[in-house]
Amino acid sequence: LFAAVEMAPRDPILGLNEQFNADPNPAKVNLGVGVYTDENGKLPLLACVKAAEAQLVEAARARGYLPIDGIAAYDKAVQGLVFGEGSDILAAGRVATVQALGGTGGLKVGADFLKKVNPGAKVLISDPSWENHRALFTNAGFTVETYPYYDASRQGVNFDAMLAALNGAAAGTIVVLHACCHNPTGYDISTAQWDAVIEAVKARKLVAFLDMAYQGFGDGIAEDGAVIGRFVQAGIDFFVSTSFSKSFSLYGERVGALSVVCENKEEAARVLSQLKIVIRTNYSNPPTHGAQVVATVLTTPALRQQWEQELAGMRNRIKAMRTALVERLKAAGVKQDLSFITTQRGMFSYSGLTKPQMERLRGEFGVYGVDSGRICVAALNEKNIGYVAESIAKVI
Ligand code: PLP
Ligand code: TYF
Repeated sequence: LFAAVEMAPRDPILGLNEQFNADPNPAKVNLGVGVYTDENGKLPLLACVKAAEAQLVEAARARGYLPIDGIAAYDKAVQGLVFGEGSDILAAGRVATVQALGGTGGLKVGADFLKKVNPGAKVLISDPSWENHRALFTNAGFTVETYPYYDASRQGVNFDAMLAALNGAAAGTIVVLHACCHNPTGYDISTAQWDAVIEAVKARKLVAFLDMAYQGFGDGIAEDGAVIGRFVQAGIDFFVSTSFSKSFSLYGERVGALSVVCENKEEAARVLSQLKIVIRTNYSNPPTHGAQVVATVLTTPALRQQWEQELAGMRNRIKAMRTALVERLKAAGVKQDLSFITTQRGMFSYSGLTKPQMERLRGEFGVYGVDSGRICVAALNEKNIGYVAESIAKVI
């Protein structure tokens, strides 16, 4: 049965972790995978999470099956975060939200549902994008192509080309958009540019699928979520996947969601019923713990406030590391202007380094980034940044 099974390629990013772990270099630094580590290089356990977990242990609840769409209080809290508390469309019951296994799970439930309602559509992802976007939509049965996004020569987004691609897309085309903190480049589009994208989506009758894996890592929770409000204002139906992996540092708990904005309440009820079929035929119903923690934090005012502070702490520390990296690179003798690193947002920086340079960084210095030149700025700290800057200076 398995004689003809071929060896599948490793995930280019997660595969780097294995290589990093096997590297005996004591000075090694992992800037590959997108994980936030604190000033001591440790994966944080947020204090709000610890407090919520203490409450949950105290309450010692039995673990029955959850509803197929997850914990109701969790879904409601997600909606408040994504669409804003008191949003009209929430009051009108126009949003179908389901708990999902991380942001990836939200994308997959959405992709499987779309394959039923829009089977012949093409999917467009940004060039470049999170590689799993392509794989996930391909495995859901779609043909995946790209729209232009990153332009190395401008150290930014080639927005005209992006917009032209959207305007040239056939009606029904599914367009995956990074709501904030673009992975891998770190370059987001401006509010005015978002408005032009929304106009194109509406005029061309495209299906927008917003991937929000980093809400709160750009400018703030509400600030990063504002783009969702602009889509709502435009009066179109669209999809939003949410991830709490990064914003709650709950990577392994697999906490996320999918929200689908519908025309009216009755339509949302029908859509929800179909999302539940997708879930039921994949894994029946979601796990309890992570969503219970997130729901507890989001609905307990003191914990919510603590979370917002801790998230701001992560956001501000990353920004400080961006500024420090530019300074340290200059101090290490790099002549070219690398100030673009401070205009990028979120966890990543497209450094502009080439594949051979990234290979040298790994091989000679034990500094691990992705071959594309992507480095995870969120893994820099005062202890490793000097070494990283000097290593980069040497390969430049
Ligand atoms: N979407 C993007 C753009 C990401 O960078 C990630 C990163 O992990 C995900 C989705 C997946 O999130 P999760 O780990 O919650 O599945
Ligand atoms: O881009 C990243 O590094 C994160 C983590 O298949 C990740 O989004 C990377 C690859 C993958 C799943 C998660």
